Order: sequence, then C-alpha cells, then structure tokens
Amino acid sequence: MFRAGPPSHTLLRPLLLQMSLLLVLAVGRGLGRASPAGGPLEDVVIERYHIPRACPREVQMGDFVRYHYNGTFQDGKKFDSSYDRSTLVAIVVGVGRLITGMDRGLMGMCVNERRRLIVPPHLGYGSIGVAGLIPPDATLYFDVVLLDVWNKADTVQVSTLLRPPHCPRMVQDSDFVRYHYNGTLLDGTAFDTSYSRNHTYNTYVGQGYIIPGMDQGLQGTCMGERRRITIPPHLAYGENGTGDKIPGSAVLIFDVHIIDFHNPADPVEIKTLSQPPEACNETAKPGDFVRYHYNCSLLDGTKLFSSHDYGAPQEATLGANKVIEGLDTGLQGMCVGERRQLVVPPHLAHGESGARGVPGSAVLLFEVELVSREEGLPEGYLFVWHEDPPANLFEDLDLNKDGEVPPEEFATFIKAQVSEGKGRLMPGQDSEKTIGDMFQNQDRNQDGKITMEELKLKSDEDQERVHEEL
Ligand SMILES: *[C@@H]1O[C@H](CO)[C@@H](O)[C@H](O)[C@H]1NC(C)=O
Ligand SMILES: *[C@@H]1O[C@H](CO)[C@@H](O)[C@H](O)[C@H]1NC(C)=O
Ligand SMILES: *[C@@H]1O[C@H](CO)[C@@H](O)[C@H](O)[C@H]1NC(C)=O
Ligand SMILES: *[C@@H]1O[C@H](CO)[C@@H](O)[C@H](O)[C@H]1NC(C)=O
Ligand SMILES: *[C@@H]1O[C@H](CO)[C@@H](O)[C@H](O)[C@H]1NC(C)=O
Ligand SMILES: *[C@@H]1O[C@H](CO)[C@@H](O)[C@H](O)[C@H]1NC(C)=O
Ligand SMILES: [Ca+2]
Ligand SMILES: [Ca+2]
Repeated sequence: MFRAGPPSHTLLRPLLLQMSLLLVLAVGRGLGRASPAGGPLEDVVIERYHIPRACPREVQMGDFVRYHYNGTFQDGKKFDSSYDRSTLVAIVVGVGRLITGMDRGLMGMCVNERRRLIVPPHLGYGSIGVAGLIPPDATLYFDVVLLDVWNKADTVQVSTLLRPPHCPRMVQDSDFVRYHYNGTLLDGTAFDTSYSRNHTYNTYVGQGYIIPGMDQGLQGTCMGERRRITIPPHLAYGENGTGDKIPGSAVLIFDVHIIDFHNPADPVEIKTLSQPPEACNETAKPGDFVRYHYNCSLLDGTKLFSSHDYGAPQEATLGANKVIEGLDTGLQGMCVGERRQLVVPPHLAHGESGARGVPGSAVLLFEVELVSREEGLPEGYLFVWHEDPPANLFEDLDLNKDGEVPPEEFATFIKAQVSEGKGRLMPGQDSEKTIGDMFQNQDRNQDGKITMEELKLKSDEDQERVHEEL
C-alpha cells in the first residue's frame, strides 16, 4: 500500500468547508448579545465523561482535529450527527471556523476522550438560529469523541520501543529494508499490518517509494530494532486518505520491527571468530576442494540450514560457482580449523526472489568452520605430476607392450602414480570418473584405446596452441 507514486507535498491546502458541516460550523454569528435573562453570559459547560488513561497530547488552538459528534436539544431530540455523514469532521480548531461553543469545547481534549458540551445560544446560533433546523435561542448539547489531532507544524515523531544492544550499522538513504509493521490510527484503529501477508514489507529508503514520513522515520534504525513512527497527514496520505481504511487528514502510527537491511553496494562482511591453535601457512583459494561445517540463519535468528542436519560437512570446489557467491568469497582465505561469521547480502546470495526457505532479498548470516582443504589443480587440468612426467610415458602406460592402451591399463597406471605420490587427481570428484574423463580426452578417435600418436600431455597441447597463435 505504500507504493504511492511520487510523494505528495500539496496536502495542506486550507480544508474546505465542503464537508457539509452545516451546523457546527460558524455561520452569521449572534455573538455579544446578552443572555435572555439579561445576566452575565454563560460559558460552554464541559463534562469530560471519558478520559483515556494516556493522553500524550491535548488539543490546542490552531490544531487540526478529526472527531465524531451527536448534537441534540435539551429534550434529547437530535438535530445533527457526524455519523449521518460518511466523513467525520476534520477541521482546524480555535480560529472561528466552528461555532464558538465548539471551538472552546474542544480545547484540551485528548484522543479517545468523550465530552458532553452544553453550548448556550450566544456561543451557538444565537437569537437567529438556522432556518428550519435550529430555533432561536437554542441551547445545544454535543456529545463529542476526539479521534485525531495534529498540527501543520508537526514533523515525524520517532520513539524507540526496543533497541538491540549491538548496532554496528544504521539504516540510511538508499538502503533496502525488510520490516514488519502494524499500522494504526491515533484512536487505535488498525488499518494495515504486514503480518497479514506473511512476509515483510520490503523497500528502498529515502527514495520516495514510500510515504515521506516513513522515508524519514526508518532512517537510523538498527537491525532488530522496534520503533514507533508517528506521521502527520501532510507526510502521509494527506487530506484525501487512501483506500477504505485510511481516512482523509489522518495521523498514522507505524510500529515497525526491522528484520534486516543492506545496501546494493555491500560486500560480504567477514569476521573471524576463532583461529586454529597452530599457525597455518596455506589458506583456501579458488580451485581448492574444501569441506566445511556451516549454520545459516536470517538476521532475526530464524534458522534456515545447517550442515549438522546432514551429519557431514558440506563439500565444494571454491571459485567454481558451486556455492552462492558470498559464501564462496567468505570461505576463501580461511585456514583449516578457522571459524568465521559471514554476513551475506542478497545480491551475493539468493537475490530478490529468494530460494526455498529463503525470503526474497534476505540478508543471510553464516557461521562456518573449515574442516579440510585439498589443493586444487590449475583450471582445465584433471591430473598433474608433482615433478616432471615420465620420460617414456606411452611405454609406461602400455603395460603389456602391445602398442595400445585400453581403459584398464590407463586407470591402473594413473592410480599407481597417485598412490606413489608422483601426481594427483583433481579433488572433489570421484576418481574413477576423473580417470574416465582423462581417458576420453586422450582417445581422440573414440575407438576405446589410446595409441602412441594420440597421447599428448595437456601442457604440451597448451604450448602448441600458444605457438600456433604466434
Ligand atoms: C452518537 O450516537 C450514536 C448512536 O446513538 C452512538 O453510537 C455514538 O457513540 C454517539 N457518539 C458520541 C460521540 O456520543
Ligand atoms: C499466512 O499464514 C497463515 C498460517 O500459515 C495462513 O493461515 C494464512 O492464510 C496466510 N496468509 C496469507 C495471506 O498467505
Ligand atoms: C483530493 O481529492 C480532491 C477531489 O477528488 C481532489 O481535487 C484533490 O486534488 C485531492 N487532493 C490531493 C492532495 O490529492
Ligand atoms: C504487531 O502486532 C502483533 C499482535 O499484537 C504483535 O505480535 C507484533 O509484535 C506487532 N509488531 C510490531 C512490529 O509491533
Ligand atoms: C609452515 O611453513 C613452515 C616454513 O615454510 C614449515 O616449516 C611448516 O611445517 C609449515 N607448517 C604447516 C602446518 O604446513
Ligand atoms: C552450528 O550450530 C551447532 C549447534 O546448533 C554448533 O554445535 C556448531 O558448532 C555450529 N557450527 C558452526 C560451523 O558454527
Ligand atoms: Ca596395451
Ligand atoms: Ca584411439
């Protein structure tokens, strides 16, 4: 509901009298006349018959108010009621736009307070009355309930309900925030809540995507913070309101709970929690095959995934697009035995649309521990020798010396090289599969055996390619 168009700044035109408020508005006023009895003039009598426990603000001269009322004569006969119209009264008080009795009678009122006002004729419609509706010299009785009060000079009010002790960073312009909210009017009527949709409200802040009061009110919040944001109508939906839940000229209260936020420019945040007891010389790098334990949660503590659920560490080749980018980055540079905390923004995780169990645009919190690391091979290689390859490679491969090398001979030879520590296979893949792939690469005519002519080391191939290019 906040995806209003461009923010509106034209909300404070003087309220028109079109609200069809014939009677409580001042009309040709019969003021200054003596009371019928000729004695001193009576003032309006105010009976405050319901005063709410909390009253953060009382009506003052010049405030705008929204209220409901019933107007009756002394005999109880109704002459007017705001309930008979679709809109309640929304008007500025104390400046002569209402009959004087009402202007005075509303002063000092609290939201949700109920008053009975007894308005003598000279503070109402005087000795003239209103033709056909109010007889001359009528005393008027109003039952009034105040629903809203604000002033043109009001700004966004913020009060912190719960601030987490640890707040390394606060929301600022152009951050993307995910939050829950309950929206109510000043009198407590709920108009909307994010919980009814089962997901957070997500938006950029400070860019005019939301009402101006919310753009301001979210600034400076921490992750996990609960805050009450009170927004006057000129920074919300103005004199016309919106939908059927937000009336015109309404003050809005949003209780918000910040789940997370990030900036599209954010990198992965990496914090080492503990180092292994012994110094490590070699840290994980792209191409390495690693095993790691991890716990993954949302920033509000909701647990999502954990390697402990599977009883075995997760395995991955780094830099091979096998895990989300932020996790890959966060695992690089780790020592075996090190523990880290990673905060991964959504553009380096599951993005705007999320994934199974991961809400769209969610920031993820990882705790990772590197369990093992195997040196990777250069890109494109399946096997490398630690030193120079055998001088007569084909003869060594051709175990039975019949001039051809079938898969069995090839596999036997490579496995022997590995077990004798002369070379190693690409980590992270079943060795039978890797050896099978190597055989396929060498058996260039695909007849199931490798000949002397076919056999060629990748390093030589690469060199030839370079020569060709020269
Ligand atoms: C006005 O009268 C209606 C109907 O009797 C009642 O429901 C309502 O509470 C009254 N309003 C006030 C402000 O007394
Ligand atoms: C929200 O979740 C509750 C409980 O899972 C479900 O009853 C309700 O229909 C859901 N509402 C929406 C709008 O998805
Ligand atoms: C409110 O509604 C009236 C009548 O529809 C329209 O003329 C006016 O421009 C609206 N005001 C705002 C601030 O949108
Ligand atoms: C919204 O109201 C519900 C129900 O009262 C409450 O559980 C929740 O914490 C409230 N959320 C906020 C952000 O105030
Ligand atoms: C770290 O490097 C030093 C010197 O290069 C070496 O003596 C030591 O064994 C290495 N330690 C590990 C754990 O590899
Ligand atoms: C994950 O959480 C479990 C307990 O829930 C804990 O024992 C384990 O150390 C955590 N793992 C990592 C990698 O932090
Ligand atoms: Ca052979
Ligand atoms: Ca062949």
